[in-house]
Amino acid sequence: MFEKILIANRGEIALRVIRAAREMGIKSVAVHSTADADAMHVRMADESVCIGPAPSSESYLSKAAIISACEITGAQAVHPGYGFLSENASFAQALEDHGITFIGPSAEHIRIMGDKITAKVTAKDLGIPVVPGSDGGVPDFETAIGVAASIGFPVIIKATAGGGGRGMKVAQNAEELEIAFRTARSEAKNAFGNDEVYIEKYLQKPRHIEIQVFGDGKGNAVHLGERDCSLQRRHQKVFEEAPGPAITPKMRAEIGKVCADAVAKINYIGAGTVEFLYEDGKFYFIEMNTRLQVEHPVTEYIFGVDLVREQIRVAAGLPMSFRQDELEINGHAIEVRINAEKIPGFTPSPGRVRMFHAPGGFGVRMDSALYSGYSMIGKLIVHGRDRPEALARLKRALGELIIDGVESSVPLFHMLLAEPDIQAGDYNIHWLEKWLARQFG
Ligand code: MV4
Repeated sequence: MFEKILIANRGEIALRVIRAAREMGIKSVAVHSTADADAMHVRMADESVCIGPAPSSESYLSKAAIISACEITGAQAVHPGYGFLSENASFAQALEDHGITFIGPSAEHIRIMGDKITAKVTAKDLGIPVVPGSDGGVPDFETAIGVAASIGFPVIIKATAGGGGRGMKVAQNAEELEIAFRTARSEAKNAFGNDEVYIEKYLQKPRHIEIQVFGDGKGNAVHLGERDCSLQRRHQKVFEEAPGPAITPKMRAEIGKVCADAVAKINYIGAGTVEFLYEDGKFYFIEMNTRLQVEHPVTEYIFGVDLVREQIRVAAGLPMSFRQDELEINGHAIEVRINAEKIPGFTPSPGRVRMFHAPGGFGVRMDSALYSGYSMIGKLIVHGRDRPEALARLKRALGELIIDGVESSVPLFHMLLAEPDIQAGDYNIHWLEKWLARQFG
C-alpha cells in the first residue's frame, strides 16, 4: 500500500480523499494555489505544497507543478478528485512516465471515453445498448440527411469533443437539420477546436440514469446499481438519488451486469460511471465518465461501501474488498447540491459566509468545504430505510442547515420536496426546467 498520496484538488472532494487516506493509514499531501493557503484541505492534510498563483490554469491544472509536488514530498500516487485533471489522459500518462501512480483508470481508457464517438463505438462493441444514430462522425449535410432518414426525426447533433450537454442541437425535420448541422459544426469548432459531430435519435422524455461500475484492472468488475440524476438545470445536476425510482431490481441486475462485464473485459481499473438515457423501459448509452463523481455518496450510502478507499486499494494493486454477490442495496439515499446562488435567478450570491451550521443526526452526511469564489457550498446527503424516509430526513436536515451571509439554493429544495411529482419519483430530464418556468416564469 502507498505510504503517501497527493490530492490534486481542493474543496469538499479533497477532504473526502484525505479522510479516506487517513482511515487507511496513508499520509496525505494537499496542493493549493496562493489564494488557498488557508483552505480547509490544506489544514486537514498531513502536508501541503503551494503549486502556483490563483488561476487554476497555473495551479490545480498545472501538470508540471503537481508532478514536482509529488517529487518534493515523496507522494507515490495522485488522486485527482473530480473536475480539474481527473479525466486528462496526458496527465495520467505523465504521472506514469514519472513512476507515480494515477488513482484512476489508464490513460488509454480516459482517452477512449473522452472522445464521444470512440466511447460510443467501444460501448456498442462491448454489448452496451446505445442510442440509434450515425455510428461515427457525420462529415456533411447529405450524410446527415441520410442518417436522419434511417433513424427518423427528431434527431440530435452532438459534438465528438463535447459532453455534458455542450454543443448539442435538436432538429425536428430536414429543414431544421440543415441549420442545426451547420451551427453545431461551427460551434464545436469554436468551443473545442474540433468540428466533428455525430447524430442520434432524439429521445423526448428520458431519465438520466447512470450505472456505477468498479474494476480491479485485472479483469474483475462489479456494478453498484444506478443513480437517477434527471433533475438538472442547464446540465448542472441539482438532486440525485439511488436507487432510481423507476428502476426495478430485474432491470438493475440486467443493465448492471452488461456494464460490469463490459468494463471487466477491457481490464478497467477503478471507479467509472456509464451514463444512459432511460425511456420506456430501455437504456441507451450516451457517455462514460472515468472519474469519481460528485454524487458518488448516494451509492456509498445504499451499498455501505467507501468508493475512495476502493479506488486507492485497486490503484495499489490490491483486490476490491467485495464481490458482486456481496453487494446488496440497503434503503434509499438522496443528495442535493447546495449552491451560493439567488433563487429563482440562480445568479451567484457573492459574499462571505458569516455563519454556517451543517445538519447532522442519523442518516445525514454533509460534505462541504466553504470556499470563496466557488458556487457549491456543499452536498447534503441523506439515507433512509426507504424513499419516503429519505425524503423526510432531507426535509428535516435542510431545516437544520444554517448559512448566513450569502443566499443559497436551500429554499428551492423545500419547494421541490413539497411537489407531488418529486414525492412520487415521477420526473424526467425536462421536469426541473419546466417546473422552474412554471414557478418563476
Ligand atoms: C440526449 C438527449 C436526448 N436524446 N441524447 C445532455 C447532456 C449529455 N450528456 C447528453 N444530453 C442529452 N442527450 C439523445 N439522443 C437529451 C440530453 C439532455 C439531457 C440529458 C441528461 C440530463 C439532462 C439533459 C437535459 C437536456 C438534454
